[in-house]
Amino acid sequence: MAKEVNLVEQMQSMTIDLNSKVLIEKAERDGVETMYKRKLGYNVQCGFGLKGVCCRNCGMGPCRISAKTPRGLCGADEHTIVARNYARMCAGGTAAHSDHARDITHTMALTSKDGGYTIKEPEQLIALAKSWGIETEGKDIYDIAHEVAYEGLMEFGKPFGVSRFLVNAPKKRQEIWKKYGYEPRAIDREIATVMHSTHIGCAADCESIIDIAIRCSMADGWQGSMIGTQFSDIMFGSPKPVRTEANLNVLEENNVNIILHGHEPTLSEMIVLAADLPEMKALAKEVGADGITLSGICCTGNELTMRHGIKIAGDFHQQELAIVTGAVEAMIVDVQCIFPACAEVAKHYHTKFITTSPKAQITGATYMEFHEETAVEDAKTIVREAILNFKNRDKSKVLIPDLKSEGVVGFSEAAIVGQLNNVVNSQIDEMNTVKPLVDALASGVIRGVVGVVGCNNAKTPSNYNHLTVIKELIKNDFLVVCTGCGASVAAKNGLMLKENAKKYAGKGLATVCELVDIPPVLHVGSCVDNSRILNVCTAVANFMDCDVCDLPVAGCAPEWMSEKAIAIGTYVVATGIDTYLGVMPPVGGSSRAVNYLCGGLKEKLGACFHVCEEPIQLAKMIMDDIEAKRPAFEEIYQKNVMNK
Ligand code: XCC
Ligand code: SF4
Repeated sequence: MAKEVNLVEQMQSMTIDLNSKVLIEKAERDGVETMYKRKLGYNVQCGFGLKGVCCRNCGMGPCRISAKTPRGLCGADEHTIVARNYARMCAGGTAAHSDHARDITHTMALTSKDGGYTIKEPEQLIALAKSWGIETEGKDIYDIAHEVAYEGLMEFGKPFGVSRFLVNAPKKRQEIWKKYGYEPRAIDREIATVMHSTHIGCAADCESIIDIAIRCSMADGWQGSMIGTQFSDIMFGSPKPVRTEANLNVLEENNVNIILHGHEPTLSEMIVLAADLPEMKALAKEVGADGITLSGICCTGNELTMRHGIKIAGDFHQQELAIVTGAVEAMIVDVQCIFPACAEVAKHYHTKFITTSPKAQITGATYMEFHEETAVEDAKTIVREAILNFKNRDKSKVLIPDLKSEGVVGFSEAAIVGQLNNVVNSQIDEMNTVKPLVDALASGVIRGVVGVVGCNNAKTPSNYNHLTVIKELIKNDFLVVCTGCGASVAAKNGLMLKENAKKYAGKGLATVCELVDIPPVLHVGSCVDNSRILNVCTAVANFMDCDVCDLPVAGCAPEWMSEKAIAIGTYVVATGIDTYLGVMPPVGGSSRAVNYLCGGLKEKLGACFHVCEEPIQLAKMIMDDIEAKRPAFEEIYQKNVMNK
């Protein structure tokens, strides 16, 4: 007995989320295995893998670099192997984000006046079309949409030229990219180049392999993610500040609970539409429920909360635990970050675990393929399935934990800039400029802006690094912008409430929050929405006539885990933003890779990676580095803004 108690406590110590702790205990009681249980068996992880010195790129391997075997069979040394593995992570991440963007673009090609998918932001579409040289005068908005979609698809495979979005960057940044060959050509080409160059017997020079990885990651940030975000905004609406709630208590005891998990708004937007139909609400009543509650996990959750205020059920590490509540009729997923374990967990309850994408079928799940062409019908079928499952709920197995937090989310670029403008623009005439943001930064009331983004990683207690870093930053007057699961963590902990600014933020930041009506931590969206952060930084640098690396900003991924996060970190660095990781990536086996990523790149790009696995130290590093940048930044402000 005593031993069992220990086990539960051990698992509970792997998260700081109190709801999760309750459900970890319930899972154990219900005989359900979760990540926290599996983690117990992984106390010692493979040292070769951790250092990135294991190569399986050909059939002669695996080759593992050690003192006894300093080279693989082909002669590849640790530097080559580490760089190749790193590059393949970047390619994997770029492929995931960009394939998501490709689906969004195909969906744009299907938009029509009276179809499932429409154009909600015609002005944004027209602006994009114009910037791409597409004729818009006198044209039907849907014809424009289809042309833009076609051009968007060309970004994936065009034979010539580089990303269309690069021209938005500051001139100095563009020159750097050109000089070092970091301009991404077609997205698919950059991914293919990485796969080719890292094939056995191809590239074997550490730094040049990393350069190829950087160009590939640039295709993620400055091409795929830009398309993903902008096209989604055009079709589904640009986010505006909206109130929401976060954590597993958003599930409702007497409602049909549907959780949307995954990434692409093409599916989730249609589920939202279907669940809102009177016939579905009636059906829910018919089966004895009061109504239907939609909530989200992972980036689908972020997309939905940004655009509709739909509640955030939880983050990456809570996906299994959501099912363990016993109160979920269906978890509907599409692609990315979905634990295959959810299928097994769902078997212990009445929950239907529904996969929808041919790209991500999972053994043991209910597969209901979703097609954009028949989106509304497909979504209705799926929602109906969920509602009808309500009668199978076993009340004795239900435990919805007590905690949730309120928050305001929905800070798209326009919302961030607009919100600041609303209050401060009395002295300026140009609407929609970033001047108020620049002023607040230059005056030092806000010391800097830090993007805290990314996943949960079981190498740290869930949410611990995120929360610690964010709290340290805002306490010291650094404004934090969040995407991905990091944003869910902030929302769950009340950091996205303006009312809490006084409690958690330093005096300067708290004053700004009060004045312009923003929380100290801004929810900027899903991980593809990191493109929004690039856009705001770019706008600020352009306004100040400087480069992005001159700004008092930083990126931080305190608990990154996915290949996508590595690609993101890499393009953020390439954009000139120093990036701080709270978990060491698998590159430690090569001194050359480490020196280049965490040093050499600085000379080329004005930014590089920094790693520290202790979050208070990590926050301190970020703040010290930004403070060191401030004098030069303030000088640029005096020269380029005050004298304008
Ligand atoms: Fe996945 Fe995007 Fe990471 Fe969360 S933050 S665990 S990638 S859902 Ni994007
Ligand atoms: Fe070994 Fe070289 Fe093959 Fe990698 S590519 S598995 S190092 S022989």
